[in-house]
Amino acid sequence: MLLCAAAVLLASAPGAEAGTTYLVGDAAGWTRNVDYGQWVAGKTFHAGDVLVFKYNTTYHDVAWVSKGGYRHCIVSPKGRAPVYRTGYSEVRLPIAGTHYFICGAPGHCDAGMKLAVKVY
Ligand SMILES: *[C@@H]1O[C@H](CO)[C@@H](O)[C@H](O)[C@H]1NC(C)=O
Ligand SMILES: [Cu+2]
Repeated sequence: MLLCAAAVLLASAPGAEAGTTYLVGDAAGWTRNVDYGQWVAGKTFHAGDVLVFKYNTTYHDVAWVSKGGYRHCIVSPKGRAPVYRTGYSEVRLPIAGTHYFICGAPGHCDAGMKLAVKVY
């Protein structure tokens, strides 16, 4: 009886549907000299999927920025964009729409260390 109730709870819990986890850049991770436009090509992301950024904190971070921040390579909105610095950052894509990530280290985004993910 208890098991039964637990099973029902699990099945009906919001977010019980497992999302897919993606290692950004695959083996290369989150670093310079990776074409993240090519990495996203052919992948279909859904709300609830998780992006894992693996990077060396000596050089890199991950900033979840606005569209303008992505285009102009600035951490924007200033002071409100989440910035991750742990070296292993799991980011759950919350809702449909395009989500933008850049490295905040000077020059890295301009050199292509930026990622736009369209979420369905
Ligand atoms: C990060 O880079 C530094 C400097 O090149 C290096 O000493 C360190 O081992 C690297 N850390 C990781 C986790 O790769
Ligand atoms: Cu960087």
